[in-house]
Parts: sequence; structure tokens; C-alpha cells
Amino acid sequence: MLRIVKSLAAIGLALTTLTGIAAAAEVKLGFVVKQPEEPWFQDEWKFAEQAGKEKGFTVVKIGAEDGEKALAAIDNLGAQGAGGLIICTPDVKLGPALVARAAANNLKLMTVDDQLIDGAGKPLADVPHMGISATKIGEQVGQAIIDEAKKRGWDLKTVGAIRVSYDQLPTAKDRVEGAISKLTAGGFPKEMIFDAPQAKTDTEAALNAATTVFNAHSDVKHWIAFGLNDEAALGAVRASESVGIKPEDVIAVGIGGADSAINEFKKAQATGFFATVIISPKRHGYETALNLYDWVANGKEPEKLTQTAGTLAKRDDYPAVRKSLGLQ
Ligand code: FCA
Repeated sequence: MLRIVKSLAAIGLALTTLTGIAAAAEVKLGFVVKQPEEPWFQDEWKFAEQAGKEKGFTVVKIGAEDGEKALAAIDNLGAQGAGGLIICTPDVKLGPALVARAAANNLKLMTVDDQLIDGAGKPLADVPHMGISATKIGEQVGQAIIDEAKKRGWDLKTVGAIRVSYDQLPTAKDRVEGAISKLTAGGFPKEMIFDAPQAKTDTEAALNAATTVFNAHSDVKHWIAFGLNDEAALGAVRASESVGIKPEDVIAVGIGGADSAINEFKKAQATGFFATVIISPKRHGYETALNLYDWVANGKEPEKLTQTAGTLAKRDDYPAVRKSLGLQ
């Protein structure tokens, strides 16, 4: 009798385990990003997939460079029977449309990096979001620049600043405004800050925007540059090189710390790309995926708002900083 009970218990356990695995294997989650070629987003995807492997869910990676593609991605995920999606949208103003489309497809929706806004520019606070603490990270950028400019003995009144901007994206605006607040607090004259609006958030768009500013102020010798990410800072650096400004006359600081920054630091000769503020693709990829999985599979709602921190890293200390952050 005891043996029968034991075998029944064993079968029961095996069945529960099998059902558990089957249920987990059925969960499919979308991870939609606005710029799939950007190393930051590649890293987010990588970490989301790592979470999927560990917990037994599938991550469907979709690049959506414009609004039409983002909406089509949601329909596509609905048709595939996904349980939800995480999106970094190409346009935050699409907020209400994305929410409606996700609901129509019965998909749970979370956002990463760029928070959705409504027609009046107000964040859609009901959609769980993980972003960076933009103002604070911008302040770290500004502080790093002003410290280095002073260290180089530059006369701040004669230095030009390139603000690579993408002001229609609130996190981008907060980042550059954070930087500017530290620059001006450190004595940088406001009138020497020149706006370089980029059409897209990639290196090429930043290069084009910065080139116009350099050409308009060819009398300025020393330059600083910042923007919403490493690509923005790198675009300004490439532009400075193309107009013949020397690397030692440029201090550009980015935000990200993914391969775009690392490859720049690895160059044999230092460029004008002085530093980056490393942010966490693991939290933005792995943690969001896990949170969404928990929501879809176990009904546990994610936090409405999570803001992650950043750490400054320069050419000479970035390997140690990455190590201290558990990045390899
Ligand atoms: C935005 C930027 C990305 C990255 C992310 C955290 O989406 O475009 O480069 O900085 O925020």
C-alpha cells in the first residue's frame, strides 16, 4: 500500500512538473525596440533572452523604427499568441495608440527606456515603465565635463558647447538639461551652449547636427559635447574630426556604455570621446522581461515606475568600472 501511495505521489509530482514546464513553455513575450542596430538595444535583447532561458519563456525580438511598424509588431505578437510585450517606441506620442492596440490584441504592455505620453505630453503613468533617472544621469555628464575642462585649464568663457538634442523625447531633454544645470553651476556661460537638433537618435544624425554648429563657430578652439546617448556624443566627436578639430580640444561625454563606447575607448589613440555614464542593459532587458513574465504567468503586476542609475567611466578606468558593475 505504502509503495502504491509513493508511486502515485511520484506520478503526481511528475505531472505537476510537466504541466509547469508546458505552461511556462507556452509563454511568449515581445521585446520591441526602436533602433535594433544600436548596441544598447542589442544588449537589452540579449539579457531579455537570458531571462527567457532561465525561466522558460520565449522572447520575440522585433525592430520597429517607425509608428507603423510598432503597431504592426503588436498585431503580429497578438497573432502569435504572445502574452505581452515590452516596447521602446520610436515615437512616445504614439502612447494612447499603442495602449489601445495592445489591449485589442489582449497583450499586457510595459515600456522600457522611453515612457509613453498622451496628447498633452503627460506620461502614461498606468503603463509599467523602466527608464533611467535621466536628470541625475545628465548631471553626472555635466559634472564630468566641467571637471575635465577645468583640469585642462580651459577658459570657460571661450569654450563652445554642443547640445545634441532630441527634445521631443522627454528622457532626452531631461538628460541634456541635467548636464546643462551642472555646466552652468560650474561657471559655464549659457550663451556658449549651441543646440544641435538631431533628426534621429543615432550617430549619423548627431554628426550632421553637430557639423552645422562647428561650421557656424569656426573661431572657437575648445569644445564640449553631450546628448542623450553615446551615439549623440560620438556623432559630435566624428563631426569635430571631420572639421579638423584636435581630440585634445574636445570633451564629449555619452550615456550608455555599450559597445559604441567600448569600441571608442579601445582605439589606440584617445579621441574626443572622454567618458560615458554606464547604464544597465541587464536591468532594462532581464528585469523587465522577468517582470512581464511574472505578470503574464502569475498575475503579479510590475511596479509602475522604476528609474535606474548610472556610473561614470572613462577611457582609462572603464574595464574596472564595468567589472564593479558585474558587466563583462
Ligand atoms: C533612449 C535612447 C537609448 C538609450 C535608452 C536608455 O531610448 O535612445 O540610446 O539611452 O534611452
